[in-house]
Amino acid sequence: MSVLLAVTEWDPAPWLARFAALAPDRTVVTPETSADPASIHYAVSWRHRPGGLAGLPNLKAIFSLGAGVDHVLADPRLPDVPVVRVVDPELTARMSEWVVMQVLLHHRQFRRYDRQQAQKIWAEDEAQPVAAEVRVGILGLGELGLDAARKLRILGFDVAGWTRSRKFLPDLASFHGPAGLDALLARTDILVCLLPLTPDTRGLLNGSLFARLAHDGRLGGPFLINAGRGGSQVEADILAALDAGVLKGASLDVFETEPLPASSPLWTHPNVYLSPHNSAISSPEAIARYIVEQIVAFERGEPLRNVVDRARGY
Ligand code: NDP
Ligand code: OXD
Repeated sequence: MSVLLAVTEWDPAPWLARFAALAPDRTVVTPETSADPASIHYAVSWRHRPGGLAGLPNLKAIFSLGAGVDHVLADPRLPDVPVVRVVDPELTARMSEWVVMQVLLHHRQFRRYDRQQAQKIWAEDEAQPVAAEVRVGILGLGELGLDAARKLRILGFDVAGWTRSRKFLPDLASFHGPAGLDALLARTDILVCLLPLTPDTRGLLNGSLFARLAHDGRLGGPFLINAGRGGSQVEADILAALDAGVLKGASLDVFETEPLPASSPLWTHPNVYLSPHNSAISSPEAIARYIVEQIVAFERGEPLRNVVDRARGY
């Protein structure tokens, strides 16, 4: 029973070494290896070449090397087998660190102090709002959004979330569905997007949505933070909203095109923090172990965990 490692953009060699160390009894092959297609029972993907998993008659499951699976589901010739995504406490903790850091940077107006430091200006600020006066809205309360929401609550922020299905959370206000979005936006000073990319979420972060954020808050205007997927944001609208003061600032970890082209004005915009899609990397060891453990449990007859619902797209 072989495992096909189908990755583009990443060097397969370190992954092959990890799988070999964790599962020495398996053969791990790449699309370049001339393996018998019938011998391949599992595939591991990071942006595999479309059609690259077709024609494997004994394939039982596809494992994404990331938490997001839009890159897997985008394949029009994807075999009809379960797709498993990464759920990893280390990844979740890192994402919450990044979200909390970005919220605090905007809450404490840190871009102002960056500029002051560059010019050696010693100037205090007018009164600083307390966290309880700042309303954070989180789009997506899944593995990542819920953890970030709870950590922001511990810091005292006034947090609410938005999901596709209705939630009954004892500790968090939540809104759901298209009808709940306006209510969430109207009470949001800092918007955090931790949504998967699906047909429903593509282009959601656009000019019309920014205009519906709260503009009466203690921070003097709303902020956008996106670490979900770049396909959910309209970058031209973000830039226009920043320049018009509809958004006061933004933190972006994901982009419409990655790597972000050098020509993008986002690189140098004075009110934008950006990072190279690394808000929540997980150690390759942890992910490889997670996949190998799932395969071993599956072969013992246990169900696969964290299987994607293809109809929902996440
Ligand atoms: P989950 O599947 O656990 O959660 C997704 C959440 O989004 C759920 O709360 C879901 O609602 C909500 N949602 C999905 N579609 C809609 C919709 N149309 N309207 C309203 N809410 C919606 O995913 P994770 O939390 O694990 O990850 C979220 C995304 O973060 C990933 O898909 C990936 O794109 C991105 N990511 C980015 C990383 C980075 O480094 N930048 C790293 C890891 C992930 P419901 O609860 O009702 O199902
Ligand atoms: C992702 C990941 O899905 O890095 O972006 O896990």
